[in-house]
Amino acid sequence: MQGLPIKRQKWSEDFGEWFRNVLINAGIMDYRYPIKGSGVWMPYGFKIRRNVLQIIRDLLDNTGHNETLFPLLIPETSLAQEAAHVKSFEGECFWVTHGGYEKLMVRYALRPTSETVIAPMLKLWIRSHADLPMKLYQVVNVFRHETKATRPIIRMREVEPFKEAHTCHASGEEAEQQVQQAVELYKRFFDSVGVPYVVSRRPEWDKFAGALYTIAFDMLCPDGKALQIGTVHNLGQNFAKAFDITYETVDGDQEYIWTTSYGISGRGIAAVMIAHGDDNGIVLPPKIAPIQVVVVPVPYKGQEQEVNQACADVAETLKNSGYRVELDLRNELTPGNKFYYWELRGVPIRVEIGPRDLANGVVTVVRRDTLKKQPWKMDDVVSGVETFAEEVARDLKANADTWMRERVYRVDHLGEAKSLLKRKAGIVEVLWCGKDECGHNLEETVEARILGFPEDTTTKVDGKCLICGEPAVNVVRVALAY
Ligand code: 5CA
Ligand code: ZN
Repeated sequence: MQGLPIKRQKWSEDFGEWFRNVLINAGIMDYRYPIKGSGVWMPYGFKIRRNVLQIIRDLLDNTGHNETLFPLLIPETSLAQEAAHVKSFEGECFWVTHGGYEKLMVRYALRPTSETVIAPMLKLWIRSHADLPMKLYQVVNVFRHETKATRPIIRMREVEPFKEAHTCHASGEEAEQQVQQAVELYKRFFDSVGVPYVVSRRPEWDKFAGALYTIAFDMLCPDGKALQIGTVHNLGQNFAKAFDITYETVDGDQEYIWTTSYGISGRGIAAVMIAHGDDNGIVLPPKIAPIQVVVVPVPYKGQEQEVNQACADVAETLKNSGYRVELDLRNELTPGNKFYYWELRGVPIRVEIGPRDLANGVVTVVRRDTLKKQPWKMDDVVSGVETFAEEVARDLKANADTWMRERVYRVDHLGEAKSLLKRKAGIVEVLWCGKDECGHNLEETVEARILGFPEDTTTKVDGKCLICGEPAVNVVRVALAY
């Protein structure tokens, strides 16, 4: 395959280039398709994608969500039904205008998201309180004519995968509880793959079009910029009213339903690679690694046969214990080349066997994250791999958490906020009175974006708004953002 020039990967110095090169060289996504903003999930990347989606599907399936599949095309008449929604999305839609040579009477949009796809069906499906709550989700591609620079996986025009959940409820309180459950589910997902995040309630001017409010997950990239990796929206009765979706209450009255929606895209997969990358490539948590253990012979002239056989036996033993194992017996590569190859691809555990190991009845186990080598009794290789896999998962999460926590600053002076953001130090928290005007003013002054209020703190703030000096109502997070 025609790869990119292999440069020493610079995770911390040039994260954009690091990410682009890793995607192609590790066989994850090839974004050289002749349409900007579309990409190809390659075999190895597709396996990572499938493992990540499995975690998300399990979380949703186990909490009363049902997977469905709705159409890709939206008649313009449907899209236009909710005013705020159409205003925000119509300029971002790809439009289908013709069927063959024939001009369509009503244009179709390729779904930029699916509230207006699902709503007309909910109107048919929901009759009474007995039909509620209804929690649906689908994993699809959505299309957005993004005007900002596209980035592979992170900002696509064909966004794939796009996991969107849509729920319907009989009351506002229930919808509110669903929002909380969705936040909990996403926390569990990101925790399980060791991606650190902050959860913020977006300011009014940055909420999802048609929502009452939006709660967002943001991670921090190595370049100090925040990346939105998931969002949960309380849609109130906005879509229910726009599409006239009502249900019969216990008392026999007709009421509009309440809805929520929440989504995670391929960015959730990118997040794992970004959070745990280093100069050698990606490092995958064992849970989502397509190959959890690679077994590499380090033969000595004349002893190839025995060493290869021992490797095959160890690989077989590990496979039988349920691990996803690759036995790398390629002749054309040196052991060093193989190490490099699998390190780039993030295989969390490597088992090496050389003649000396063989003589001593041991294997050498190497962790991808620290590259530390340790001998382990060959007869006991399964417990060795188990121990190391647990340690890798635990340490990846712990290190990523520490890295991010060190980059969240609480400051009391505007000048300090400004200088931290100027040097892309991370996320800055300041006090705010809550007025939109001060928010906009703050964004302009520090030349960064407001992520929102911390969603997970209940502590009352004591102090003054950094902009106007009036009593502050909350902490607000500011960061450079993708
Ligand atoms: N209907 C709602 C809930 S699914 C919705 O569309 N929300 S969203 O617009 O916020 O998108 C959900 C998530 O998709 C975002 O949090 C973001 O992480 C991701 N996303 C949005 N646009 C793109 C894009 N162009 N490329 C990759 N991921 C994207
Ligand atoms: Zn203020």
